[in-house]
Amino acid sequence: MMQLFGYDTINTLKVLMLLMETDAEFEFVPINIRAGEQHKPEFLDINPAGKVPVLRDGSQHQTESNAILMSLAHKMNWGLPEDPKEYGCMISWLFYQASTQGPHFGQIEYWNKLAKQPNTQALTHLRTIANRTIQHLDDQLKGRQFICGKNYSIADISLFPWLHIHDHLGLTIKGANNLELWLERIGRRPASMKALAFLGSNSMFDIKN
Ligand SMILES: N[C@@H](CCC(=O)N[C@@H](CS)C(=O)NCC(=O)O)C(=O)O
Repeated sequence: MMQLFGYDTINTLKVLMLLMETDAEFEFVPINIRAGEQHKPEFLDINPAGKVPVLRDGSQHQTESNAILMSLAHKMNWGLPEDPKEYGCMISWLFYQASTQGPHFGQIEYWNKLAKQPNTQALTHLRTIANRTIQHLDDQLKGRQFICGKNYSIADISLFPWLHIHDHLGLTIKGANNLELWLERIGRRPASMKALAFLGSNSMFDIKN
């Protein structure tokens, strides 16, 4: 059976969403990143980068959440567009998520919630970039149900979790109507609800929404 090493993190949520979409059987192995378990030798054997999530499938340890989404989608034959244009669109948004949305939203969480010393200058700067991301996504979603058209894909899964917790980050999506509808559309999917409940129902997790 596949094993997902993760915690109450955005990147873990992405993988859970896909596991639930595909009804895949898996065992969840919590790695308490707040207690430093990701730096223990036994975990570093699994991922020398010391990061979750990791999906173990047989002898393969797949790291990097968006790479996990790609390999799992491939294995389960789910959500990978056949149309080359749509496939290209999906890849672009996966890279955009990993290079732009993820790092900036992650920094907002740090300065907004975790840092011992406030840094309003950093927060203002990061929120400006995050607002551009919100606008960019809202524009992309104009006339589209999902990021790359009418089909729900791993690009949507990858982009959803940080936006789902926009309130927690002190961001607003007011006026971004296409994005708001997209969030609702994804949030209502049984698999998304299961994935959120999976994290939310476990007392060691405190993901905010
Ligand atoms: N690019 C990686 C980022 C993984 C990542 O940053 N994981 C965080 C939790 S979301 C982590 O394990 N942090 C612990 C640490 O860096 O010590 C991915 O998409 O999987």
